[in-house]
Amino acid sequence: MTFSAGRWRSGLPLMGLRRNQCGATAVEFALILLPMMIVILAFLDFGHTLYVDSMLQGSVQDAARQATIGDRTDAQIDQIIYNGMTPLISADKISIVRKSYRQFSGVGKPETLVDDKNGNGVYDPGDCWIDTNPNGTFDTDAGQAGMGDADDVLFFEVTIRYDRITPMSRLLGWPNTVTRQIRTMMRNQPYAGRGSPAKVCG
Ligand SMILES: [Ca+2]
Ligand SMILES: [Ca+2]
Repeated sequence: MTFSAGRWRSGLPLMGLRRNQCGATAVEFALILLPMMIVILAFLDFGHTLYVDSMLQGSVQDAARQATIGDRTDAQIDQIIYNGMTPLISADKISIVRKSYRQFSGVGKPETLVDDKNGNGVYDPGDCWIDTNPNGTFDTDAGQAGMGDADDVLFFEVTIRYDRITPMSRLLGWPNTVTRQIRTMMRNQPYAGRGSPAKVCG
């Protein structure tokens, strides 16, 4: 293919070349746009998660501290968490578990066997145990629902669920619902005396 001097002078081939360059630039931009948007959205998603975690941590710590004083009701303590979190998520997406234990070392542990008649290290009918949560039965978790008594260890577990603010579930297949959980333990103030749990057999 040859071009006459007149066509070169007219600039038509150069205009075509410019159009081609513009098209290539548009394609290149389109190729990097999607990955770039995904990275930006991933950072946005990550930042939102950090922010929610920070708010959750602050709310639970505040609630736990006030719970240890001993003059708040369960509803008042729950409200502290709701006040901190409901600007971000609805209250029905918040789950709060409160338990009390005698000691930090007993959190999540069974009640203590004191008369293990067959010596197998586990509770069997007829064994005796310290009924830490005074309900008359042997429990594999010695925790007692609620905020407990003075000097008890208060255990908090708060779980929240919320939908992502970014479309990462559609872009990268991430779960659309985010679940975050925080646990904390504090000892109640010695605002009153407390009795000793009884030994129970049966
Ligand atoms: Ca036994
Ligand atoms: Ca018990």
